[in-house]
Amino acid sequence: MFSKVLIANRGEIAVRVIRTCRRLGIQTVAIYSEADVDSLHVSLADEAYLIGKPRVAESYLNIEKIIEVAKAAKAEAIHPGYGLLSENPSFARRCEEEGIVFIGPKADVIAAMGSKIEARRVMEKAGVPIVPGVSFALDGADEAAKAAASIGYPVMLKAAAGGGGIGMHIARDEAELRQAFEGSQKRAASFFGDGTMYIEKYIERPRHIEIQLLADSYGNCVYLWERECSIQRRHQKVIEEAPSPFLDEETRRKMGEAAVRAARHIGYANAGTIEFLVDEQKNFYFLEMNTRLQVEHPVTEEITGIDIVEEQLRIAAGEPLRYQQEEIRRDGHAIEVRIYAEDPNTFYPSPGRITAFSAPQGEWIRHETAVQSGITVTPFYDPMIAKLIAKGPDRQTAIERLLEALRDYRVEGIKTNIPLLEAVLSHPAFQAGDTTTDFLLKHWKPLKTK
Ligand code: MV4
Repeated sequence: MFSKVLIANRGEIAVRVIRTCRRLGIQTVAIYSEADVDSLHVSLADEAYLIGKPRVAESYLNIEKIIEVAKAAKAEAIHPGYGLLSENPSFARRCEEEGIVFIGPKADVIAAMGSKIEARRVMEKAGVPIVPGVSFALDGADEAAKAAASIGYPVMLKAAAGGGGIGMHIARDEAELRQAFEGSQKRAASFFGDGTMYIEKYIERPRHIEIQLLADSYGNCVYLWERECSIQRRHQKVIEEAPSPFLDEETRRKMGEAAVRAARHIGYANAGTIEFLVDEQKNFYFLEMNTRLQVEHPVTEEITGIDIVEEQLRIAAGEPLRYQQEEIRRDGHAIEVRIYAEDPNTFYPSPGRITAFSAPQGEWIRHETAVQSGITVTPFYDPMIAKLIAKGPDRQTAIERLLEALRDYRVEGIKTNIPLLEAVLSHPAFQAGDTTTDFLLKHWKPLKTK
């Protein structure tokens, strides 16, 4: 195992990674920007280095500066957390070149999964179901129209460099498709520097269900069941849970096995996630692979009893996987809500100084945050200030415990989305497990603020 690890991230996830390192007796190195001088991840780490100005381009995304700090501090490995540099193949490659272990898969695997067209091709070869569509770059609206005619409308136009919904467009007929093509291509080109487009059949009212994987460097791979993340707003997840209220045992097993096939096929090592779209008939289709630790990983930890960060560290250090598939438990139900510093009605960010902050505690409540009373939420970073996770023997109990905890949650000085979270958790459709990706559009009617 490593004796010292640098955490190339901030906020709750940096704190989360530090916690597991400490438990394993690993020294931790934090990096921070001028906006994070008073942050919890800085005070918790054994060492901390100021690396630049608040803007991420001048701090948390500065690859050479981070490598320089890792070498100066003699860190043997870097944990990238999520977001920031976690899925940047150039960063993984620079670590490899400098003899620093990147805690994640190999750079070429990250790069392959970063291209959605390439990922489709690979998954098809691995025998993983993909959405009917094309796995090549469309050279213009004519070719798009030809492909769409054979797929059948409606279709979804997507950017190969995409993910997160940018450059996507639904077309219900040829006129719509032709009209959308150039605009989507231009948006993708300006946003990603790559205007490559492809199309898929549009799946109506899908669920977003993803499989958590752990794979070691010796070809062993297990799945840690699924997470359902259908409650989203503008491609931002808001509530995640495990298990999915929608899946039956057979579909769950088929999805898990397909995800393992995918990982084996690409020589994947470390923790990873295969995202699927699941339609109303429970057909599932590969959507994207996330080659990092995810925000919502705690719900999986709560039902399996496995510390995913610990497994990431062990795998990166060259240890073989400690589990066989039959040993992966699934106990009870866990739900996570993301607490955002935003106005629940306008959804505008709500930065500012937090004057009072406290979360309820309890055996079945887990709170992940780097926020404390007195700190200022700045507009430089993601507005997610905390995650609250509740578990229970069943879904209804987990919902009730989470609602109770949210009622006792105290944040003063800024606005948060807690009223939205309470409304969703108490909604009859949510309680019935009717969780499709259009849930918030359908059910959340923001109050007009005076
Ligand atoms: C789709 C889809 C329906 N059909 N692809 C949204 C984000 C991007 N990663 C993929 N997304 C979608 N792709 C086909 N062929 C619907 C979505 C989608 C969605 C997916 C998961 C979770 C929430 C969503 C909200 C809107 C659209």
